[in-house]
Amino acid sequence: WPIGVCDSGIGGLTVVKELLELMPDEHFIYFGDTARIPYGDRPPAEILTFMRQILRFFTEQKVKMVVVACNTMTAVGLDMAWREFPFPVVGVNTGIRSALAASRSGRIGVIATQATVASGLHERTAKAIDAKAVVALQACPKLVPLIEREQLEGPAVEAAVAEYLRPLRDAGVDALILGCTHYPFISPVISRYLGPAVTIVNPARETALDAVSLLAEYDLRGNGPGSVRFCFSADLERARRLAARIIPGPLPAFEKVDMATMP
Ligand code: DGN
Repeated sequence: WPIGVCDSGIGGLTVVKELLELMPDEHFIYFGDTARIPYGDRPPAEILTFMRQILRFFTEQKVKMVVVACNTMTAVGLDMAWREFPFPVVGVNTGIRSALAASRSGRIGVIATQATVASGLHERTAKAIDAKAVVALQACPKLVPLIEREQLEGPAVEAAVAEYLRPLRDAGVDALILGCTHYPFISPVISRYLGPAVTIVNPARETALDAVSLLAEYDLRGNGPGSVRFCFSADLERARRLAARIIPGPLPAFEKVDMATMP
């Protein structure tokens, strides 16, 4: 039985890369909602509606577990997913533990979508681990549309990165969490701007490790052969080119799934 992995677009592929490394014997179905991206500036009720449709699609595909590879859906709907669906669900790890471990100043930065920032998830998690932690949050609405358009470097990305990271740099953060699964696609631009004194935390690896633990806990481990299907609601060719940048090996044909017609 497969493991469903979803995002509002191509960002969750950064988590798929880690899942494939850690779980080579599993069958994955990825769904990216490229027809309706971005989710990050939509109201929570609409994000929940889209998420329920995706989880119903995964139910039809008879998944044994779902990895929500999108911080926005994790922040808004992880509780709903556990309450309303019969399979275990892993959300994106906040990365707070790694960031606090890497930080000497106790000041950490988080960049994410507006919906993730508004949810307060990262602040709550940090305070629960260390009451003295200082978390500087920055919503970055321009980044996901640029990345989805394959602009991973160049003046537009550099200008947006500088605009969003300047306040965090000025606030003295020495660890930065990529709080949106799209951002690892532009991490070279981000680390060039911040320089070596700031540790960049990409929570994709921790998220995949969480998935490994949950699979073991529920005794659901597969025994191969491993495979992956890639489904998107629009722009399949572009998604395939972006996937080819980070997923090693030959890629299968990408499939179109029309999520808007799901109940
Ligand atoms: N990749 C999604 C996330 O991690 O929040 C955000 C994409 C979006 O819809 N803006």
